[in-house]
Amino acid sequence: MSSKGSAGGGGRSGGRRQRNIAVLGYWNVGKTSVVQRYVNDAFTPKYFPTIEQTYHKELAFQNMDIDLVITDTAGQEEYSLLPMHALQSCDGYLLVYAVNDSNSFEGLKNIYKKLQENIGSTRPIVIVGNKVDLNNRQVPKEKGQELAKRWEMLFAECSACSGEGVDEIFTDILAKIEQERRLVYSGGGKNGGKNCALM
Ligand SMILES: Nc1nc2c(ncn2[C@@H]2O[C@H](COP(=O)(O)OP(=O)(O)OP(=O)(O)O)[C@@H](O)[C@H]2O)c(=O)[nH]1
Ligand SMILES: [Mg+2]
Repeated sequence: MSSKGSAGGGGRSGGRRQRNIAVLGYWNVGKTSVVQRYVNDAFTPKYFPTIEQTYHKELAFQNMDIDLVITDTAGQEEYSLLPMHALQSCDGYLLVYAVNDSNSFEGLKNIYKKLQENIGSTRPIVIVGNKVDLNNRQVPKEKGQELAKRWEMLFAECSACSGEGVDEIFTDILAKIEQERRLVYSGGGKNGGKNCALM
């Protein structure tokens, strides 16, 4: 856990490349737990609702030194406003539901709609089904896969409790972010390509 970093949008900090992602989803789905498993390799069974928290992790990825800034948001329900101040500058997003809570899965539609309205749909997103260690599943894996396919996003399941699948989620979103950046800067992206230096 760490103090809030400057909004990145892909900047450099001391030769390192900063990448920003945000974690969104209904309350209690395990957003904080997934982040804490990834950043600290820790898990607590206690529930502490989040207001908003920023985490940092330094890692080597695809021959780059990355300063990953992860914004863990408060759980969103139907009428919640998304924290746009934190989301606007992100390079990618995790949309998390709990596989034992079908409401949290249905709720992703509303969250994604708000994200689209405010940010557009061009940035990488991974849909994440968490809590696969529990045996009271309500959302079959296929439903998550179908939704991700329909929305043209990546999909993964994980357990913050056991750690299964957690690292892969962050590897997947980072890979997608770097892939999109290469596309934009090589001229294949929506800005028509400006042959800018990769940052
Ligand atoms: N069994 C199991 N429990 C989990 C898992 N992930 C989170 N939990 C538990 O679910 C509860 C909620 O986890 P949080 O990580 O606080 O959920 P959150 O989505 O951040 O909640 P908000 O901040 O209120 O939106 C806690 O009691 C966690 O211990 C998991 O993978 N398996
Ligand atoms: Mg939380």
